[in-house]
Amino acid sequence: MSTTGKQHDNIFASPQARSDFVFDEKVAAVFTDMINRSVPGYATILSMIGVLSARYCTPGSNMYDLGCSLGGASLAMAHQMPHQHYHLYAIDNSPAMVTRLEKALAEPASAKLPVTVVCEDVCDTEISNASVVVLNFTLQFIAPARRAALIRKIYDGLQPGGILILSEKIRFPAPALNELFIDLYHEFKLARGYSQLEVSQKRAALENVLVPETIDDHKQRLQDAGFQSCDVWFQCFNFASMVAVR
Ligand code: GEK
Repeated sequence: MSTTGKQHDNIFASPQARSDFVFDEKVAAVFTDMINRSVPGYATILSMIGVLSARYCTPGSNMYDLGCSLGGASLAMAHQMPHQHYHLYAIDNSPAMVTRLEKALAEPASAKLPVTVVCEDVCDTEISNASVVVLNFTLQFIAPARRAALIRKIYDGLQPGGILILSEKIRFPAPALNELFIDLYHEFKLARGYSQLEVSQKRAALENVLVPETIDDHKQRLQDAGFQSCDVWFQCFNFASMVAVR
């Protein structure tokens, strides 16, 4: 068993009965490869989350990486911070992910970082004195009916001037454009070595689990929660990242 999550992802390579996607041991073991080959611009997004965090993190404040998986965003944030006067909480409800991140943080290069890993539902996480909150491809997995309360809680826990970075798979209101971007996205995955079978089996497994919304849905929810301004800072096909300022 890999403890690093760097194994090659071939989870959907052979025909299998349809079942809902879960973030279990099998997924955690291949997660780094999976997300790099499945999210266009993932490496750029991580690196820019580090840049945005370094700009907005105020001394003595907390940062939160909600749905941290193996800590891609947490590590980008922590390693790009100009000071150590902050605390970063990395939250995920998958024990397989959290165990691996704890191991990675015990490595000498990261052992002194002010990061605490917590295994819990992000809807239960207490957020306070926050300057930066990150939801990097996590909100899409939260039941739609629970999303507004989570965004409001984040708003309430942010300092004035603090930011939420929200990355999501999105859908488009115009059906033709929606189909075009999904199609281009599937081409992107084929070009990264996934087979048609892998693409279609993964799509079916995510159908009830990952519920994408439009950019306007996200903007409306952020505005309703009280955020002063929000806009898209990155987009490639049906993947986007927004920043919202309290
Ligand atoms: C990255 N942010 O590499 N509570 C806590 N965690 C959750 C919940 C929940 N209710 N629902 C899902 N998760 C990461 C990538 S992956 C995105 C995030 C993807 C967790 C889930 O266990 C998984 O680790 C993560 O959210 C989503 O920057 O796989 O497309």
